[in-house]
Amino acid sequence: MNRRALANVGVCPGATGSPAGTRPGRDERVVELDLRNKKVTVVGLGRTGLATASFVLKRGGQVTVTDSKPASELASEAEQLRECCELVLGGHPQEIFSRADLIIVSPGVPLAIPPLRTALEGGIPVLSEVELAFCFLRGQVIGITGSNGKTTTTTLTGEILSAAGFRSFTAGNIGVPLIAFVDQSQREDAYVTELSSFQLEAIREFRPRIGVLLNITPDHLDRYTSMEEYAAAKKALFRNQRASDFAVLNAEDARAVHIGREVRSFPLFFSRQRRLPEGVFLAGGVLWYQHGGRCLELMKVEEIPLRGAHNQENVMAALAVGVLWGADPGSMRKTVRNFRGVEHRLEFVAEVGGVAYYNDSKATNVDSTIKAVEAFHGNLLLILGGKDKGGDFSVLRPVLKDRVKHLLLIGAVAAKIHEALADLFPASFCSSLEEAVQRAARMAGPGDTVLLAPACASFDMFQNFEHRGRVFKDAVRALRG
Ligand code: UMA
Ligand code: ADP
Repeated sequence: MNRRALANVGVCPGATGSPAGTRPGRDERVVELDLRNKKVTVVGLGRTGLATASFVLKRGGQVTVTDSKPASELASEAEQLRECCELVLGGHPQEIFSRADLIIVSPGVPLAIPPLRTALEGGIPVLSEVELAFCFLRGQVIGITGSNGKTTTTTLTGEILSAAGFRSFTAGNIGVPLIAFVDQSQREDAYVTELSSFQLEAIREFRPRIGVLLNITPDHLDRYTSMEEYAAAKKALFRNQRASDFAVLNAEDARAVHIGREVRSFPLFFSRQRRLPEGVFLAGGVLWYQHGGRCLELMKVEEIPLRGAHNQENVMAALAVGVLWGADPGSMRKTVRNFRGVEHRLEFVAEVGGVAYYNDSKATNVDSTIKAVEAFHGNLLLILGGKDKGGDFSVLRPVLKDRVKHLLLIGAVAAKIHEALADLFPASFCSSLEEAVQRAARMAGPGDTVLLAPACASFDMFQNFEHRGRVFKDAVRALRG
């Protein structure tokens, strides 16, 4: 069945989006929960909490929202809900968990906090917002996870499907909670949903029609007790898939390969390094899709406008989804050629005095920094540091060794990075990101590149990685003045 579905979709050049294959027929899934008069406790009053609370209220539920932050820090969020639900701010009293019929937890809230643990032990359902959304959503979910590359791949996949004429929306960890799309959803829709491990921790029936796993490398080890626990959360993406669903997996990632052996759905791999009998791969400078002995040329790798081998992987994953969804290869190629990437991901900022400046503020873990550095041949002045997420910085040594001229260290974890790397090249401690940019500019010469790829979270010095990226870009622009 799977193979026939695959053969039907987009394999022949020119075959356009017929509804065959992956795209849904009648969706037997929509079994709407009855929320009327249910006591629903929403944990976390961020984007997820706000969207969830208004969703449940609209469906007649009685909502209590709780957040560990005090009211003084949540003024604008609280204002939006004050009239219509109970707000319990500045802590999580057990009582509002124990009396709930249902608890919806925001991704940033660990399931291990005591009131949630007690509720779970007491048999009260604790679900993530994507699970709740899935119960009500019409249309199909394309779920994209991985330690790195989710936002880039989600954005590109959304663009590929839209350009090919499908109704498609990007949702989830990328910024807008999936639940916010339910009311407008239609049966033919594709919800290209970026999923973090956090969002996958509390799912039950959530079932993407296509699940994509880009990679699993160390991240969030301040929340998980081990890599195994973190990988298990990612693997949950495929837990409810059926034989007629698809798993798109990175053939060069050992954990993804292992998961691919265990999925119930049809595993479709992608590889930059070798020909695959089935799947998307790079060979002779061309990206191919091969199935059933037939090979379809998708595009030349040099047509991809983004830097870095990792972005070729993201493109392959997005193309695989496009093929499965029935997108026309010509249209997909055009979309990739025009794709300029996402802000704060290896983003070219400016050239000042022959020195190039790149902003990869979203490189918040060690692997993404490795990929960013690998995208350059050398002559790098690299800005590292921020808030530690439990990463092992010594892993950077082999990649940085011949490419980095000078390290500029910022943030709470600067000393730890210095200890791990500073015998390899000179390093300077900087008290701010602006100072790091100015120092780098003084040291750099024509042909050099100043790269912000900090391998750490931003929260010690900035509101978030976007804020850090903007501060970097402003500091670079100020150099011109
Ligand atoms: N909170 C508690 N109790 C706790 C912990 C947190 O009440 O024990 C409260 C905080 O005080 C805060 C609220 O929870 O007020 C925030 O909830 P949240 O952290 O889940 O944030 P949201 O605004 O709901 O955003 C979440 C995702 N955030 C996280 O996963 C941390 C957003 O991803 C996502 O875009 C949004 O839902 C919509 O789906 C951001 C992110 O940083 C971009 N994701 C991580 C990443 O990409 O690495 C996983
Ligand atoms: P995510 O949403 O998973 O954080 P992004 O697309 O926002 O992914 O990219 C996050 C960081 O990882 C950026 O620094 C980016 O340059 C880098 N990156 C992007 N794609 C990959 C990939 N496939 N493998 C490793 N690193 C990647």
